[in-house]
Amino acid sequence: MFKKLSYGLVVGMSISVLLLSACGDVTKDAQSEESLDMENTVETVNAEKKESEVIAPHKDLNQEPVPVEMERDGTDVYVKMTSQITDIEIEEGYVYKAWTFNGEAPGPLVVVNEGDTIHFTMDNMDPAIPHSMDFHAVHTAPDKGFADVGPNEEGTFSYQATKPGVFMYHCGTDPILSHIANGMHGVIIVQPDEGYPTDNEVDKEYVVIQNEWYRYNDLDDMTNNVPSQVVFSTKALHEGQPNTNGTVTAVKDEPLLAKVGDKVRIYINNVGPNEVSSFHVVGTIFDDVYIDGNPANHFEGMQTVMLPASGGAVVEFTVKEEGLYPFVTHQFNHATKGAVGFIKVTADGLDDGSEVSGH
Ligand SMILES: [Cu+2]
Repeated sequence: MFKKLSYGLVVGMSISVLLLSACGDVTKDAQSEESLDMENTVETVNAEKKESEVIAPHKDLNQEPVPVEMERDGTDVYVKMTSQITDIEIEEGYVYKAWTFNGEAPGPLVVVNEGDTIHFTMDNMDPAIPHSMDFHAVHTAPDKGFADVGPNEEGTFSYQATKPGVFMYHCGTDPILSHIANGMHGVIIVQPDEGYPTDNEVDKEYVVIQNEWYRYNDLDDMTNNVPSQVVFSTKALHEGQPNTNGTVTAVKDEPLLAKVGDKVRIYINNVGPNEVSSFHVVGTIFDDVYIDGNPANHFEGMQTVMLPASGGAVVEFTVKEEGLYPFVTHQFNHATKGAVGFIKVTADGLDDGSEVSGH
């Protein structure tokens, strides 16, 4: 009940904003009538908000996810990804016809080493729209290295990853906001040549990504309104780890696991596109933080790490007792819209099958 009410209030606030922008003025009478009928209004607006016409070339198109291809030859890494249109269920019963890399949103995790040369090929499976790839981890002239690849075409680009870190990647085709907010974003980790000074202390490591969803392909909503959902996902860094899309329950249904006493490392990135993340793990303090994932940017004893849109970090913390540790963006309007995940800490580090409550 409390959750429903607080969600209603948040949506209610956005209704007022919508009304203000649509009509320019709202009378006090109208406001009080609206608040009397808050629940109904919220449901109606939600229903309207979620109804949207899929653009003609993407109608009935739901391309099966295609696995990312990665091959290494010395320090040359060959990465092949697709751009494709794939349905993603963001919350129960709400399917978004996402513009994706490889059928995932966020896209597949890419991991390379500092100094590697990336030879990136995009296979654009979208029959209608050009797409591109902007890796924040490289230096290149964007009009060449991040150039558009036409529908049903392929393009290859090469550049070097010279700095370590937890970088965002995204489609950079105009209008960029549409491409990112429709799902074309992800994370590339560039592993530092000499590692992190705390490598030997870390017992478990995971990748977590925050992103926002707006009304389907609605550039006006993406530009002027608050997100409909703010979500976390996790990408498998090691075999056997969950690999999810950004949905409101992704890291609740499949919590990250740790053992009592473990030092846990999370590679985190906020791919936005618009909002800041105030990343916090409830019940612990970050012993070590590397802003943007660069070992040179080392902080200690932080409660919350601010991640600008596209910003990343490596955060490390110790879980001292058994239990369920939520992680959130401490901007609680966004946590209320989905941005909560769980770390389940047990005596042996295995999932004890206990219910994850609280969502
Ligand atoms: Cu695109």
